[in-house]
Parts: sequence; structure tokens; C-alpha cells
Amino acid sequence: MAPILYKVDASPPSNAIRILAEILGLELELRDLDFGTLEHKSTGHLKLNPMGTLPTLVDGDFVISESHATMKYLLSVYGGDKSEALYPSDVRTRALVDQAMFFNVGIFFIRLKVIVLPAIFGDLDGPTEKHRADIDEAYGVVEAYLADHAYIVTDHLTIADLSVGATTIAMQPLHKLDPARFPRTAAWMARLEQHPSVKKILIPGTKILGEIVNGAWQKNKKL
Ligand SMILES: N[C@@H](CCC(=O)N[C@@H](CS)C(=O)NCC(=O)O)C(=O)O
Repeated sequence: MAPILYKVDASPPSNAIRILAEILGLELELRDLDFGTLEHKSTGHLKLNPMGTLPTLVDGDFVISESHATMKYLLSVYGGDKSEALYPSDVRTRALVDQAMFFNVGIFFIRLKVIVLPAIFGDLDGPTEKHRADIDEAYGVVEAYLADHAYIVTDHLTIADLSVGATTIAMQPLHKLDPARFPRTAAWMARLEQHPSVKKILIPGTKILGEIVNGAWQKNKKL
């Protein structure tokens, strides 16, 4: 039975998991929750994921949330011979993949979330100067990670690129990165955008996110 992924199309961490599944050739049963009516905070979903966030994965009798942990789980169970490239076993390389993923969980994605949720559920009518400065600072971290390699940690794609890449690409309709200031990040993003699964999943998801958030900003400006 295919693992079930609770998600919405506009969710960058959900999309990182879906891209990983495509790379692995793993079929997922996709189930949308209605974010607008807070279905992710419903009793039923909170039983699966007490954080009340998306994505949530149900694999038989096993339930896991938090996309970065979920990606590692999927690789352990379904990664096969693709695991080594996507999450290298060399201790230092793996530590650097983890470093970038923790940066994404703790810093980068939060800087997206604080301009998205208060727009949809509150009265935020656009990113403030502080929001923009914080996002630029995070772009600067990605730029530094890319100093020596074509991808975040090595010269090939790892799950760090999927997580950090999902946030970076999703951020573009909200606060575009300046390619003159972050040239390596712009080139890496262009490289990721050529990937068939990124084209199929993340680009349309990002368009939806951009429309939702820009629409909410416009609506809130009229309040
Ligand atoms: N670090 C978490 C972040 C999950 C997250 O915040 N997802 C968003 C949707 S993209 C969400 O569910 N937000 C609702 C909330 O935080 O209440 C992950 O990677 O899974």
C-alpha cells in the first residue's frame, strides 16, 4: 500500500517530500487538507500530527510529520541505491547536509512562514523591511553554502537541496532574490528548476502560493 501524504500544493515542505518520492520512484497517495478552513488543526489531523502542520505521512501503522525527518525516513525505507547520493553516509558530508536542513527548519522556512500565515489568517499586507532584510540574510547563508560546490553540500543533489531549494523557490513570488547580490544562489536555483520533478511539483505549487499570499496582501491593504 502506498504511503499517504497529507499536503497542500502550495506547501514547500510537502513539495520537497513529493519531489523526493518522484526521484525514488515511490508512489504516494496524496490527500489534500483544506488549509483555509484549518483542517490541518482538526482533531483528526492533530491525532496524526500534534504540531498541526503539513506535510504528514502515514506509512501503514507508522505516522511521521516534519518534512526533514520524513525525508530521512523515506530514504531509509525506500531509498535503495539512491540513498547514498541523496544522503551521503560519509560522516562529515552527512553532517553538512543536516546542517543545511536544520538551517531550513529553524531559520529559512520560518522567515517564509512569518510573511505567509499572518497574511492568510491575519492582516499583514506585505513583507516589512525587517522581513525583507531577514530573508536576504537567509539568502546570504545559502550563498555561503554554495561557495565550493554546484549544490548545497556537494557537486550533486542531496536532500538538503530539496528542502532548502523548496523554500528558496517558494520565496520568489514573495521576496525575490537579487541575482547580482546572490549569484551562486540564482544559478543553483536555475539548475534546480531544470529538474523534471521540480518543474512538475514545485513550480506550480509556488505559483499557487504566490497567488494566495499576494492576493491576501492586496485584500489586507484594503482593510
Ligand atoms: N518544519 C516543518 C514545517 C511545516 C509547516 O510549518 N508547514 C506549514 C504549511 S507549508 C503549516 O502547516 N503551517 C501551519 C501552522 O504552522 O500552523 C516541516 O518541514 O514539515
